[in-house]
Amino acid sequence: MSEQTKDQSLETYRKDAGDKMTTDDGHFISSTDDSLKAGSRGPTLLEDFHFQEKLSSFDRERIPERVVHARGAGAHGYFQPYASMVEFTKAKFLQDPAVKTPVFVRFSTVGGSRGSADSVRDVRGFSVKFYTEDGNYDLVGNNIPVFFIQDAIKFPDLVHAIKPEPDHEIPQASTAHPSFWDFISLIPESMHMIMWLLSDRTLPRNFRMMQGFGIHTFRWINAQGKSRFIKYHWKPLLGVHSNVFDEAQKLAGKDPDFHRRDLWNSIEQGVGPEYELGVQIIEEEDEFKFGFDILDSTKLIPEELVPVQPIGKMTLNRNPDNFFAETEQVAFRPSNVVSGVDFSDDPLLQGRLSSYHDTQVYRLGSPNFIHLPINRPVCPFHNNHQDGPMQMQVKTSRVNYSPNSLGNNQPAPVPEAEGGFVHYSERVEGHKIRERSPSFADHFSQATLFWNSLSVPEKDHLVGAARFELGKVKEKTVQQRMVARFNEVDHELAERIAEGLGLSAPAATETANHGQKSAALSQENTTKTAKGRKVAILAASGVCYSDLTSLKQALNSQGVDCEVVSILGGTIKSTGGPEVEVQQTFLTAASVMFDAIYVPGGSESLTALKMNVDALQFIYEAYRHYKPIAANGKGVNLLIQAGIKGIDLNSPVPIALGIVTGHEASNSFTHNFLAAIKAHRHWSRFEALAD
Ligand code: HDE
Repeated sequence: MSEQTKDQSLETYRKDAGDKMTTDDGHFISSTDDSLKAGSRGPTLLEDFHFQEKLSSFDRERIPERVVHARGAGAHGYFQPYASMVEFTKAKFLQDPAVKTPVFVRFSTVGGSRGSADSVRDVRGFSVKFYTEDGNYDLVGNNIPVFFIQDAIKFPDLVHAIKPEPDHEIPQASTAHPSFWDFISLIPESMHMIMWLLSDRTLPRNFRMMQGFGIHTFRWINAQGKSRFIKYHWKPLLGVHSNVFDEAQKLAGKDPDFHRRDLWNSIEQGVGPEYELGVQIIEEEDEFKFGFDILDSTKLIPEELVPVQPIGKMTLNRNPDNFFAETEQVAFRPSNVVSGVDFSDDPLLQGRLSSYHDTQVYRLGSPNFIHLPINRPVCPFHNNHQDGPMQMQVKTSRVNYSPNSLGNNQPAPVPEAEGGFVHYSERVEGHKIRERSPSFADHFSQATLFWNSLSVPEKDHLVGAARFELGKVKEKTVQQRMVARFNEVDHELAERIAEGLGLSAPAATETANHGQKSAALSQENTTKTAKGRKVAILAASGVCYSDLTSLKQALNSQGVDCEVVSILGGTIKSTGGPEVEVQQTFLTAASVMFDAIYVPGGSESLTALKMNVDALQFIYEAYRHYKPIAANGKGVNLLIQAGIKGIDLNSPVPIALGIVTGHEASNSFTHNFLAAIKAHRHWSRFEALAD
């Protein structure tokens, strides 16, 4: 199956604007600006069928938004395995490294409505639909490897608590409200997920720099019928990077579409996201060796215990043609698996296997949602499902039942040896019982593991996030109950959060911090590259042309994008070169939209910027958000004027602080700035540069 296949299957449905306007039935329309009236000032006439059709179609433009994950952005691409996984699975799309399987991916936030902002603190959805030769396979995951609850029956309670409170529908897209924390404080199983929720993971810089996880334990089955347990990991090639909270909040106002715009633009520029797919493979006989239950979705398997094996790469390279037809109507279902992939008994996964289909039928209005171009498989599909709203197929057979003799008993079931899906024949026994397995009882060890694994700045951010979220809860009993929960994770953590709330933490518990860490849990240990970052070049009339262009070219050659930000739009005069085009002004852009800033020399330019309060704020904000800043010559004075302390043109600060100064854009200056961009954020800046 080539990469083109999904494109081709969509081709018949693509519709351009057309040259002549018609009704839906194809009648030419002579006017669409005035309704048919009895006299030019008279009442509108019922017989105006064009008016009726236009309005009635408009009235029905909306479908119910997803109850969770309503806000999202999608992209097409392909997946290609590195090598055959035949030893572990018979899934066809994982057999041949030459085969590119088309995919459609939808990223999302969880809590906000469809029109909410992208950058809010929230878990992100990471859903992948593989259009394989053997039918569609949906891997519907998140950017966090664990979940809030252990059993799907609690999902409606969780989501009610996350969503705006029912009386006043406040707040939008935020868990910082009393009912959420009331609920969480009463379900200790959520504590591991809560640690991730309060960490930098819920503030991804963009979708290109975000990890994905299948969360649940799945099964892979090979051709010999051998089953193994599997955990899925998506690792972005650009590393895992986040916003700081102040930046995320400002982005929500300055550019609510920040993440979807970034995804769209990166694909338009030919540098769309790439993720490596990795798996942790667990032999069946090792199921019980971990000290936690691999069926419990509030637990991860530390990479030190089972390494993640890279098995292939996904590249996103084509934007949707139409948001509604594709991104809004795509219907993911964790039950959509191909032969070679199967489920575990994780009670959270088990609940999802029925719920998503139900959701899609409600949201898209009919079981025939599968006929929509974005949902239909690229392989043929035949069965005896019949009729229903919006049936798109014109079935020509007179038989629609099985068995039959009139139609040669077709469509006929397919034997396993020929690819028929056979559920893994797992042996199960037990009493019917509403009970949680005792093996799901430890709610704190991995929360502590996560806390221990964070770097000092990551810990500081987490404490700040907890103080913020709980600070929005006025009920002291809820705050106190949460502090007690944090105390079971780590005493110092509880003390720090309590201090911020004006409370005190209980005494340290007997289950003292076990002291274990896992390096993969900290973002500090992620891939670091300057590629894919965006630099704002602050300039005004009189900017030094060679400073500006030499650095810009050097950055571009390393995959770093640059935009000139100035006081007014159009072009600016330069010294020593031609006019320079301005891409953004201080009105249309803000530092939060960039990863780093550069101030080239040129006295006139610097004087103009010095008088501009927005330019000074731009610089200070980037400084406050720990971003790399570079300046040439007198540009350094502009940084000082903006409020950056401890710098001086003649004595450069250590590279670790991310402030690069120099008389001109020399090779070493460029090299140091690139190193600073690669490091992303410079956490030690404030202590080191304080007066
Ligand atoms: Fe979902 N979830 N979920 N969820 N979920 C939905 O399906 C549900 C869970 C996830 O981009 C809904 O189409 C139940 C875990 C993503 O279109 C709904 C449970 C994980 C998306 C639904 C869970 C997810 C959804 C809402 C408890 C991470 C967006 C609309 C067992 C592994 C898919 C829709 C997209 C969407 C139900 C828990 C991820 C209502 C019952 C755990 C990424 O069907």
